[in-house]
Order: sequence, then structure tokens, then C-alpha cells
Amino acid sequence: MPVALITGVTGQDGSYLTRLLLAKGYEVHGVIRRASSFNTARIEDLYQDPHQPGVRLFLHYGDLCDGTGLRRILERVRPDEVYNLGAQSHVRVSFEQPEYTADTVALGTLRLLDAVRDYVERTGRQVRFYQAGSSEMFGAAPPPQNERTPFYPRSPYAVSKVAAHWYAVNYREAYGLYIVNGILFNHESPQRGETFVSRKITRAVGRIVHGLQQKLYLGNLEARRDWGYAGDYVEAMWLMLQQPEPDDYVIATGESHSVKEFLEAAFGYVGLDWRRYVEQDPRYFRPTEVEHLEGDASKARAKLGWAPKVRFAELVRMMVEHDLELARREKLLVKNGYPAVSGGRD
Ligand code: NAP
Ligand code: F7E
Repeated sequence: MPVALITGVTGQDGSYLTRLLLAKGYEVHGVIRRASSFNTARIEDLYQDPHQPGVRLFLHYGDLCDGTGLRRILERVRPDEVYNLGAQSHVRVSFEQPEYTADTVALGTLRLLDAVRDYVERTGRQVRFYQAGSSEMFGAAPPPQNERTPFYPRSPYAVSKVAAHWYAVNYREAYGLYIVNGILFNHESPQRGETFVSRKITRAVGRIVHGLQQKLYLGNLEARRDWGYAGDYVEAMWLMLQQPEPDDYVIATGESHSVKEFLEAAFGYVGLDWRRYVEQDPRYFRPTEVEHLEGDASKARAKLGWAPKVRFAELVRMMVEHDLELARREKLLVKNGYPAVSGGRD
């Protein structure tokens, strides 16, 4: 049975990847951070009591800022594949916490790579390593962006991802390790964090329809993103690690939309005019913005046979429907005396 180790297992991509790998027959080990409240909601339905027979999902406390702990987990898990998805992944927050962002995203990757390097050298075992790179690394480089586009990062998050990318390339070349960089454009789902713009919008649509929210405060509405579906993108991660030689790949739909177009689609789906509900708040502007990301994934199409299945309209529909149901349940709770979720979060 192949064994996979995932950092960031509690995140959006971690939850989709865990599902995919379990379905493929893997034993999956995830790194979770100790928190004072549960942070495993996205994988709750997959988790089984480790005392039961036949369990294939195991969770280990660890942190990308703690290299010793990462080394201990590697020794215990003995993985065939490592997926490094853990990160402080919010671009605007990275302007407020640049040092912590660099610690998890850049140094965290280095710590894990270095642990894998020593582990492989000492045991002679093969380990394949996936590094979660981002289209944010292209930043201000004009679209369409592909593997040959020079990086021009525009945030501490993006700079840290560029560092992680080059650490990965260097460890591949210096030590002959099997390491791939996936350069993934924005991908969303009903499991997307609620402070990213897509989910912030679809959550608001659900709550507005059910009378739980009146306004939606956003920042820059002109920015364009190449939005795909997380379920499709984790398949690309897995495919990258099944190739005979390690390489780097852009994963994208090839189609971009503005935040305004996302609003049109999401509010339009429930027959509302977004202009009546949306107000701009400068706190959501970024000191340096990335205006236009649109990926060219022709290499992934040719070499991995990968293509996106879910397109923009379908993605928005899926997210809005999910969040209408969530808001319906939230309303029931409120009616029965539970406090409403505060709407003003980032
Ligand atoms: P996400 O939902 O924000 O999940 C991030 C994960 O990293 C969570 O499990 C989080 O744990 C964990 N984490 C945060 N800090 C950590 C630390 N110090 N040590 C260990 N784990 C830590 O992100 P995502 O959307 O799934 O993205 C997965 C990866 O792909 C990230 O590296 C992201 O930067 C990158 N990426 C994402 C996209 C996208 O559009 N989604 C595109 C390109 C690249 P908690 O649950 O405890 O917070
Ligand atoms: O912003 C604009 C914002 O935060 C998209 C991460 O997964 O994808 C993600 O980073 C756009 C930006 O995603 C709000 O200014 C307007 O132009 O949803 P986002 P992101 O910054 O593209 C990349 C690929 C990653 O790697 C990252 O980890 O939307 N925008 N108003 C807003 N954005 C947010 N969050 N909130 C607003 O109110």
C-alpha cells in the first residue's frame, strides 16, 4: 500500500487530496497543528478512530516551523510521497504577518526538504515530493503565464513561494531528489476558506438570501483570476508525482474572470443584483495588487493528460448551492436561540 504524508491536511486542498488518495488505496498521514479548538472540520467525515482495524488515515501533530518534529514524523511514517500543502496562504494577511508567512512558506518548505534529503540519504528509500507553488509567483508578469514566464511576486506570500520554488529546484538538482513544483492558479470549492474572495461572496449570497446578512464589503473588484475547481487540481498534484521524471507544471483553466464577474455570476444565480449589496472597504485593498492571472496549462495537458473538468459557471453554481444550504441551517440555529455567525470577518 503506498504511503503519503500531507502537510496542510486540514486545508481545502488537503481535504480533497486525502479523499483522492484514500480512494486510490493509499495509507494517508496528515500533519495537523495543535489548536485550542478543533481544526479538522474538513476531514471529519474521513477520520476514523485509530483503535479500529483497517484505518488508513492517521493524523500527527506537527508544524512547518518545527523542523525537529517534521523529522520525527518522517521517520515514523516512512512515506513514499510527500505533499507539502501547509502554508499561511492568505495574500493580504501576508502583508500583516510577513515574517511568519516566510517562516511557514519559505523556511517551512526548506525544513521539510532538508528532512527528506537526510531521510533519503540515510535509508536509501525513494521519496517523491510535491511542492505547492502558486500563480501568485507570477504576480505582475503579463498573462498568459506558463512555466517559462519569469516570476514577479507582489506580496510577502508570493516572495516566500518563489523562495520555496527555488529551494525545491535546488534540492532536485543538488541531491537528485524526486521533487516537483506544481504552479497552481486559484482553485476554489465549497471547502474554500471563507476569507478568500470566491467563498466570501458565495457565503454572503447564501446569508443574504436567508436574511442573515445585509451587506458584503470587498476590496478591488477589477482584479482578474483564473479560477478552477480544487477537486480537479489535486488530481494534477497526484499525476505530477506519477511521472518517470520530476518536473514543474502550471495548472490552470486558461480562462480568467474579474471579481465583478464572479459577483454577477453568484448573485445572478439567485436572481439578485450584486450592486445593491456590495460596498467597497479599503481595508481589503492590498499594498501591491496582482491584477491579472490567466494560466497556460498546455504542458500539463500534453505531459500529464490533465485538463480541468469543472468550468467557471459550474464552479460558482456548486459553491452558491452549498452556501445556500449552509445558510438555511444557520438560520434554523439562529431561530432556536444560537448566536449568529459574525458577518464582518475578513
Ligand atoms: P488553506 O486552505 O489555507 O490550508 C492551509 C493548510 O496549511 C491548513 O491545513 C493549515 O492548518 C496549514 N498550515 C498553516 N500554517 C501551518 C504551519 N505553520 N505548519 C503546518 N501547517 C500549517 O490552503 P489551500 O487553499 O488548501 O492551499 C494549499 C496549498 O496550496 C498552500 O500551500 C497554498 O499556499 C497553495 N496554493 C493554493 C492555491 C489555491 O488557490 N487554493 C493556489 C496555489 C497554491 P490549519 O487548518 O490549522 O490552519
Ligand atoms: O483574492 C480581490 C483580491 O484572496 C482574489 C490564495 O489561495 O490564490 C489565492 O490568493 C482577488 C484579489 O485570492 C476581496 O484583491 C477583492 O485580487 O481570493 P483571494 P488570491 O489573493 O488570488 C493564490 C493562487 C494563492 O496561492 C493563495 O494562497 O480578489 N478581492 N475583495 C478580495 N480578496 C479577498 N480575500 N477579500 C476581499 O474582500
